[in-house]
Amino acid sequence: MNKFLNECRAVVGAEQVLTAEADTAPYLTDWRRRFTGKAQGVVRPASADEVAAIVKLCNQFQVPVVPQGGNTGLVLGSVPDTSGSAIVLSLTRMNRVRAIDLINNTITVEAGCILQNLQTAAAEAGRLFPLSLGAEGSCTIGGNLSTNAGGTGVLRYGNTRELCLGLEVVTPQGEVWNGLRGLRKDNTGYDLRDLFIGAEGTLGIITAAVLKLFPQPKAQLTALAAMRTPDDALTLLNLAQGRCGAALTGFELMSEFCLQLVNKHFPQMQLPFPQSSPQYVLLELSDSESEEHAMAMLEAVITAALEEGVIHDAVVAGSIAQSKSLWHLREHITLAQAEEGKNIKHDVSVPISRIGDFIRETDILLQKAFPGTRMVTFGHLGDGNLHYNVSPPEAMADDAFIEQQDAVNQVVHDSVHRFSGSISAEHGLGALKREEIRRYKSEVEMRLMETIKQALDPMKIMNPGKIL
Ligand code: FAD
Ligand code: 2HG
Ligand code: ZN
Repeated sequence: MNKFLNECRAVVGAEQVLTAEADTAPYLTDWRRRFTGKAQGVVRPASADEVAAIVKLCNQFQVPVVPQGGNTGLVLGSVPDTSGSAIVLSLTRMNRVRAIDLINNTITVEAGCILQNLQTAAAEAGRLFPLSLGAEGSCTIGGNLSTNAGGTGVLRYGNTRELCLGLEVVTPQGEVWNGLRGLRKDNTGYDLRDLFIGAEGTLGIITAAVLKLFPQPKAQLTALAAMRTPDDALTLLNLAQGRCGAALTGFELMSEFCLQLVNKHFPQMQLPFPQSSPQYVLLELSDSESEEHAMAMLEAVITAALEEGVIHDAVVAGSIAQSKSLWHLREHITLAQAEEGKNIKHDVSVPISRIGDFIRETDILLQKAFPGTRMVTFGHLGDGNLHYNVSPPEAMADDAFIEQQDAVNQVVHDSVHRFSGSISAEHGLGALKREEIRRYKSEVEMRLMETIKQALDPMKIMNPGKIL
């Protein structure tokens, strides 16, 4: 019998240590089904103390630990390698809302709380928790914090980092650090909280967090605008920000091909225009006054954009159902691309003003090197973040295309680098981009990151093979 797993059973209960293949399978393969790892087992603790006790055992038996939330990550961060030496530590049983403070405007939740449940808890308390992404029905707040997730509300509310005031963390030595402070100001030394956010489980395990809440908007309006080029979309962004300021809460770009894919794989989702257009932008306005006020602003933006020839068509959702169906078009791009087959993802950011040039130049370079590749370009234009995804040429087998992944990545990422951008704007590095990042970060930066890792996790048991 495995002594280590037996001791884990004594901590969490025998039924919370999964070892049968049928039980562990969903925890070992990534969301995109690109990689399947192996593990000694999946351990499912129910409290920070149980997490700490398991991590102590991992130290004692030198067992690597892979923290996992909803397993929706896109960079192979949440699954173990193929050695079979690690455990997956699933946080999904730790899903309670611990407290809501309506004066402080904060909510304290456990790491395994599903994002959508957190949004609902905030709404039921009359507040908004603004983090929103396509995987919100299954990703967890612990995973969101560990990847510093972005999503569609960053333009107004910031990344997950900006939404977090305090953390509870189990260190790689198995101690519990209670940093659950709901303070908006706290300059008492190094910011440990920010070190764990975005660390992809390589520095410790987040077990709970204090998060910011916001007033619920009085009105929320959605519109879809059609235009010729990404540069036109940037002009629209400038116009909308100028007229709406902080009321502009979403600004998502989608190319014609993205929506063709959605329509092909989800035929019930239709574009609301009679004719197609090369580019589309989904705009969202959130207003603290009234629906009429929001509508007046939105109509003014659309009228000006039409008059100036920036866009050639637009629809404003007239109901919540219509608004949802516009958002569904956007959110189904990832799913439609997965249905279409294997693809190579690039989650990049460049200065917002340079997005048009980046797309133009990189499209040319890619078509020259890999003729016929199909570009699935969409993303959070208001944040300078593009999902510059590449699907194989129609006639090419998926696997033959994926074999060229390194070469495709190099064309795209070198271009990102020339444009002073980042090769991971929101999904993180995981195991997927761990080698790649060394081409673009300086030796100084890599050494500083390695020094932090060595200081916090000298036994190297926390999510090995990820980031570094
Ligand atoms: P997991 O996938 O389980 O883990 C992600 C990483 O965090 C891993 O390295 C894991 O080890 C670590 N981790 C998880 N929980 C903890 C913890 N408690 N303590 C320490 N480390 C932990 N991402 C965006 O940023 N923006 C988007 O718009 C977006 N849209 C998406 C849409 C779809 C359809 C899908 C499938 C994914 C999308 N993602 C997006 C990616 C993904 O949903 C996010 O990265 C999300 O934050 C991951 O949360 P999770 O709970 O699934 O984490
Ligand atoms: C999104 O913005 C996600 O929808 C997923 O970040 C992006 O599929 C992708 O590449
Ligand atoms: Zn995204």
